[in-house]
Amino acid sequence: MRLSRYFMPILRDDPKEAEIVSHKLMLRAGMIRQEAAGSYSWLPMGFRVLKKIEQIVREEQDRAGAIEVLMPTIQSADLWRKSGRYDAYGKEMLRIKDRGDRDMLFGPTNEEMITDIFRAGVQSYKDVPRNLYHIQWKFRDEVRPRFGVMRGREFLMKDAYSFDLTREAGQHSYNKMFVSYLKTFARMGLKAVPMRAETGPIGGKDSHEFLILAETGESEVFFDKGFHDMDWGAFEIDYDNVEAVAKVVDEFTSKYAATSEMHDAADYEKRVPTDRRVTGRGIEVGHIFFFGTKYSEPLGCQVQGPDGKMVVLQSGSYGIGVSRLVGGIIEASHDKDGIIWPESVAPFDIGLINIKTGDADADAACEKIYAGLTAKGKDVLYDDRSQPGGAKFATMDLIGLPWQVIIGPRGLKDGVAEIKNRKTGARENVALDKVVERLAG
Ligand code: 5CA
Repeated sequence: MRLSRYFMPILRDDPKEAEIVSHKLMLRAGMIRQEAAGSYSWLPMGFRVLKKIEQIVREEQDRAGAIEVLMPTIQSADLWRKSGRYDAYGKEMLRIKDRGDRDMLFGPTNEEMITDIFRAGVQSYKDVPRNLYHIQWKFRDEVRPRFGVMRGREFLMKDAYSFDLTREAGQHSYNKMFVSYLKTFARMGLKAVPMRAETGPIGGKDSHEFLILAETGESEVFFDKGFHDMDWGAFEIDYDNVEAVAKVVDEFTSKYAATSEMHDAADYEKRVPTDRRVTGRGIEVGHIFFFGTKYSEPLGCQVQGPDGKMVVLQSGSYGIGVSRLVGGIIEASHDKDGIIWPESVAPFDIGLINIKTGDADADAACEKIYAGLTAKGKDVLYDDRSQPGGAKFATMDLIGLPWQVIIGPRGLKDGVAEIKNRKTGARENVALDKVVERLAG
């Protein structure tokens, strides 16, 4: 992509409305634009990151055996009346009437709808276990939308829903999602610590939140420093191996970690030696629930068991804040100059800076490298605008692409380009005809 033809409305100064660094940087880098309180348009740069995160989430859900569907954003109130949540959900639910005066709502979550879909589509115990998920926009009329996409009103969530015959089988479904979350977040360069959690309006018996650590996190957290030394996702796992999956869950739940709501000071002091106690703040990027028959029962979601008797199915739901993660990753990975994207979610792989646009040799060298890298499947953002070099460097650091290739008259005299790693700041000179091989070899 040539920057001269792109749409990336960069802001020079910090926007006043933004309180935390990710919100500031997302606005400055032209990733999002606020449309109403807690509601954002995703501009090209932001949209690319959102799609990359979504794809990682999708791949890891699929790997763990979940099956993708897509449910509508607008739901009928009927099912919510059956589950008893239509009144219970309160003001957070955006209620709408259609032209026939029927009660509708913009879905804040999908337990009711998916349970009804599943009920209508299954008959016998042979049809379970199943886990269905979708990646869809939600609306919650939050009391205090803030911090940009971190606490929005309209936000993108991945929500998965498992259906099992027994409590034990349901536990395995829960454990599979637990492990897949570790892997999902690790692929984005994040350590998301699982912590036992309150179940809130979703309800249920068992629940874990996954929190990444950041000073600006909304929750206060207490945990064992030993978490830092765990294997965060590089491990191989066979999701059908019940014991192996449970073992990973055991390892991660055996260490103390709790948000302030669940914190038990006495237990903490008993289980964690003083020098290993860490208090910090965290951002909740995922939340999983096991709620048994809470929705299956009122919605009649049951199958015929092996003995012919009807069995009400056991369920859980598993959420990931896809749009929140865009801000969360920035909170975890930035410096004074801007964003530092992990390669897996970067909007482009490489930024190509032409220090002297209009200079025939610089233009030719850039065109050649741009074509070479693109042919190798790399996404390159080529700054071909007529702007001073300094401004181009600042922009490239701000938007945080993992690699920069810098080409100007001085290097060209020696036949080299400069390659800079955004994260480490390391620079190296590479012969012009070796640049493509170096970055896409
Ligand atoms: N149905 C369940 C699980 S599928 C559910 O809705 N869980 S949740 O309420 O915990 O939300 C799941 C995830 O969505 C959260 O962990 C969080 O990362 C994200 N999320 C929740 N509310 C917001 C919000 N207002 N803005 C951005 N992301 C949010």
